[in-house]
Amino acid sequence: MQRLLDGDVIVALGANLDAPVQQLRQAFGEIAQLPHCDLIAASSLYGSTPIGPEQPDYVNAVAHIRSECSPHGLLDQLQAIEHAHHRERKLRWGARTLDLDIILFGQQRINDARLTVPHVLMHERAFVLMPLTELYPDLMLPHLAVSVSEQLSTLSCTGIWPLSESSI
Ligand code: A4P
Ligand code: MG
Repeated sequence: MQRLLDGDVIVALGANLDAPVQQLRQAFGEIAQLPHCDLIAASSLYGSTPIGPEQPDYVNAVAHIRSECSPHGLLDQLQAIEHAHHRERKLRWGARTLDLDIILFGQQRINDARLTVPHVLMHERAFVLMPLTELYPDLMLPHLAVSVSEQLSTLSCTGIWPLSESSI
């Protein structure tokens, strides 16, 4: 099973407002431009049925980055990108132009007022695990000691579909 090294980070991207495909494409470019940060791999884009209140379908993806920042420093950088995309926080799990969540940060376990890593619900979410399985099926989830693909196989994948190039 693969393990993330120090500085290897998985970020989940999600959007369901204001041209979500463009929001994600732009966000990948902005993440790649962050100081002290390299974009190592980007998954394809997936459509997904919303979890939470009634709202438009989402576009989801994941990125593997290598960052020299601390977890909280990286969170600051990702929130600045969300802000530049006019992200508004009105409702928990509500519609958004861009959501950037730190899913895994090396083998670190963090639980404080600003940050929970591994992300608290990642193991229940096919819209995170399916794109991550596309990149790294054998990657170990440090808090569960199972691989990403093993964890995905425990979930229903009916609410998530790959977006073909023609639909993008
Ligand atoms: N925070 C704590 N841990 C983290 C982390 N690992 N990464 C804190 C990023 N932020 C983290 O986040 C609220 C606070 O969480 C931040 O200030 C940060 O300090 P937020 O982005 O303002 O709110 P949120 O995203 O609504 O909260 P949450 O609980 O992260 O929601 P989720 O889990 O991201 O769910 N349905 C589909 N199909 N696809 C989606 O992408 N996303 C959501 C949002 C709901 N339904 C969805 C999707
Ligand atoms: Mg979020």
